[in-house]
Amino acid sequence: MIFGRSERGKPPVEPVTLKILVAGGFGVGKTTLVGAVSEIRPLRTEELLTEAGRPVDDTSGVEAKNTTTVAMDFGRITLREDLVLYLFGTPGQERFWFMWDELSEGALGAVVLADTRRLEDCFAAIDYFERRAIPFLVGVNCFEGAARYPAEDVRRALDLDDHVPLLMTDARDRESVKETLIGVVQHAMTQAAQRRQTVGT
Ligand SMILES: Nc1nc2c(ncn2[C@@H]2O[C@H](COP(=O)(O)OP(=O)(O)OP(=O)(O)O)[C@@H](O)[C@H]2O)c(=O)[nH]1
Ligand SMILES: [Mg+2]
Repeated sequence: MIFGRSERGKPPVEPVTLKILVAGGFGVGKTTLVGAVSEIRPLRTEELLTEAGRPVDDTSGVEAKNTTTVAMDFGRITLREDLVLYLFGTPGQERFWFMWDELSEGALGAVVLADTRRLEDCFAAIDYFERRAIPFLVGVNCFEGAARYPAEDVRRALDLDDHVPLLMTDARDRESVKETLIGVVQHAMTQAAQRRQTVGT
C-alpha cells in the first residue's frame, strides 16, 4: 500500500474543518449541546457554583444547576467524511466574557442558544456577533416546563434581522443539535456567497 492511500486505492479525503461557536446566556445549555453531539470526550472547564458566587451568579430558572463553565467547552463532530466541525462553547457568565474575543478568532459561525424564560440573557451574544459580522443563528432550547412560543414571536422579542435563522432545538438531543449545526454552516455559506456577490458587482 502506498503511504497515504486507503486500501481501496482511493486517496484519503482531507476533511475541511470549521470552527463553530456555541454562545448564549448563563445556563442556557451550551455545555449540554456540545456534550450531546461531540464524538470525542468533550473538554469541559466546569467549576462548582459556590456560595461565594451566589450574589453574582443568577441561577433563577436553573436552580438544579451546580456547575458553570469558566473557560470553554470543546468538542468535535464529523458531519460528513469531508466536513468536521470543531465546537467551542463560550462561558455564559458575564465575568468570563473577556474570553470571547479569543474564542471567536477564525470562527465560521455561531449558534446563540436562547431560553424563552430568560430571552434577554442572549441579547449580549446576538449583539456581539452582529457587531463583528460573524454569521449566527438562534437556537431556542426547548426546556420542559417552558411555554412554547411561535417562532415569529421569539424573533420579534429578540428584534432579529430577517436574514437571521431561528430554529427550535433540544440541546440534549444529538439529531436536533446536528440539524442546528448544519443550519449554521448553511447560513454562513449563504452569507459568504452574498458577500462575494456584493463585492463582485
Ligand atoms: N429540561 C432541559 N434541561 C436542559 C436542557 N439543556 C440543558 N439543560 C439543563 O440545564 C442546565 C444548564 O445546562 P448547561 O449545559 O450547563 O448550561 P451552560 O449554558 O453551559 O451554562 P454556563 O456554562 O454556566 O453558562 C443543566 O442542568 C442541563 O442539564 C434542555 O434542553 N432541557
Ligand atoms: Mg457551560
